[in-house]
Amino acid sequence: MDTKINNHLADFPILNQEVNGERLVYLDNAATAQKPLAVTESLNHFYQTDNANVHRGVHTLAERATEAYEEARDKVQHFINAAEPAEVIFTKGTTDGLNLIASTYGEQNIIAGDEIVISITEHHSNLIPWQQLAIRKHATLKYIGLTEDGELDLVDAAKQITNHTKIVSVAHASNVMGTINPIAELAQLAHAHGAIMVADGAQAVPHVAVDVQALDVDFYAFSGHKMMGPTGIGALYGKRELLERIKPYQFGGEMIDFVHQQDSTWTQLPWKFEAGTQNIAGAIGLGAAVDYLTDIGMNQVAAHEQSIVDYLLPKLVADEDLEVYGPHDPAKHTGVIAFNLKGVHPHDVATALDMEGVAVRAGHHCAQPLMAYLNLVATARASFYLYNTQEDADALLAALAETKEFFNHGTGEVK
Ligand code: C6P
Repeated sequence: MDTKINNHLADFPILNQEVNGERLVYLDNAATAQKPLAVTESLNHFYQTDNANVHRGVHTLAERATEAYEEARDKVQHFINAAEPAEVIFTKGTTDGLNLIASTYGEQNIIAGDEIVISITEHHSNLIPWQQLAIRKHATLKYIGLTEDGELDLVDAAKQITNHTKIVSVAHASNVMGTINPIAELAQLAHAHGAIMVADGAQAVPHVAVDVQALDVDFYAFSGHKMMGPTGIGALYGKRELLERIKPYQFGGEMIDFVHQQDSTWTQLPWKFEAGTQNIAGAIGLGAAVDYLTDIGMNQVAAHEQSIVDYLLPKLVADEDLEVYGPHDPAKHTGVIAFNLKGVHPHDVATALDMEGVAVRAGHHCAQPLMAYLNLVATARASFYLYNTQEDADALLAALAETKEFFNHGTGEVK
């Protein structure tokens, strides 16, 4: 266990509690991550010392708030290696960012007969905006399938992406399969056919080093709350040339240049896409989360999570009472592990694990087409983050053993 990471456990007081009489083992990080003191203190500090609206006032608090807000944008820019801060738009989160692209670039560029290509693993947030756009425009929504191993099938991707394709949009990391998708290769394919590449980074940015320029994505959306920032804040990266070209779809305060009675002009990037008072404290909190992750180092975070997966995944895979989804090779698997206990509904599994203090998610994980593709209704899912330990993995294994005992090894009969 890496000591630099171990030293950080004290930063998460929420983890220091008992649930149902047992030590809390929080393994629902793919849904949302816990917040370190540095993040909650940054929010307190802002509200207690600097609170004011941004870009609107000349008084001292307004200047301080504006400086802190724009400093947070710079931090996010460096974190994902965007070329400039103007390419980072603050949003409410991944869902908001993806809807923004569909409602602007999509609305303004897709015409009847065009194709939009996504993968079968997509979260509803990276599916429904494209599906509804396709319906509105009489375009076709196509899906890239999976290999037997549960990875995105690049051979199928090469078939699905054609000269009719205008947009390819795929998750950088799946919230169910525990896979990292080959976004750079998909971007190459998309560009070779004249399409743009969009990536949903919700499950990637918190866990691996992301370089939007190296990936050569045109747009990249992610959420603050999954990377230990506050809820209600996220960011959308877009290449300047594209952001310049598209018209905004939300109108109001601070996104204008001039407003005349019958027409208006828009201000420069990134504020053209930030209509109305933004989640200022959220952005500052996200900046604090970026600092926190940067201080540890994303390669350390990834290596730490990998060490837990290396330890846990083979044990889960070897258990004949369990069905484990996604690649069984730990080297190909992120810290998101979806599984089912044979013969027991995942909601019952999650409830039984909670009785042992272990928090996991159960359900369709907002990926119903994927569930149908895998012939499943739902799964249980354990997802790890930098503050989880091998002891947490052992607690999951012990709680699963108790659960199996309770449900009589998958016969569904309660002992
Ligand atoms: N997945 C999960 O438990 P928002 O809600 O906008 O912050 O993120 C949406 C989203 C988009 N893409 C992927 C790949 C995601 O995993 C999520 C959020 C959570 O899996 C909540 S449903």
